[in-house]
Amino acid sequence: MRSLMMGMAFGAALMFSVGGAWAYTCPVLVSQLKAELPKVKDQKKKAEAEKLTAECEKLHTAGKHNESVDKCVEAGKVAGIKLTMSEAAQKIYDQMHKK
Ligand SMILES: [Cu+2]
Repeated sequence: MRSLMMGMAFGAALMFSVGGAWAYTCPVLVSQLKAELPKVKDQKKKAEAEKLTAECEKLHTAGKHNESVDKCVEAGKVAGIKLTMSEAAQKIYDQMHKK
């Protein structure tokens, strides 16, 4: 019972912070990319992923978080870097890319 209440409080907190969580996703992804990019051996893929990461940062600064996250995810795919985002952000991402 106690854990259920905690879960509900957590869920509510998530709902309120969802916008913030989303805007915060880009820097999280960018930092993951920047940490992993130097390890990418394929120079061509590395250069491409670096370009996409830079675009991600630019879009984020412009407040275009949807496009920004997409760029980061693309960069991760190109470079074969596994990116992780918060559960809240992942939910929004899945919503956006529902087929
Ligand atoms: Cu952003």
